[in-house]
Amino acid sequence: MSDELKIPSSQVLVKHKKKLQKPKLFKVILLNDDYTPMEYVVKLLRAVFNKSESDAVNVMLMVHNKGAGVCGIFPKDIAETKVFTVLKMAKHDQHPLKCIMEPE
Ligand code: TYC
Repeated sequence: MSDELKIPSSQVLVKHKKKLQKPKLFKVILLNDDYTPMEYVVKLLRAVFNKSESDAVNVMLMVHNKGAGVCGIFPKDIAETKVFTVLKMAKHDQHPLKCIMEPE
């Protein structure tokens, strides 16, 4: 055995710069129709999106007058659940209410 000096092999520290991804946000949008009663839309906005009476009325009127309105902006999984809940409620109550989500 030689007496040569054992030099520890140099190690390279590799820094993986994985930036934390900001969660992508989605708008939940209610669409107008000619049949769903205004009071029902207000009730639904209060129940599903926790809106005050006046905020719910404003969103409902926006949808009624412009054809569509944003109910809220959420991370993907929450937005999906909101859309699902709106459609389920509307179907249960036999209203043709439509709700979609789209990237912010
Ligand atoms: N346009 C409906 C009416 O006149 C009211 C309404 C508002 C319907 C918002 C759907 O998402 C909606 N009764």
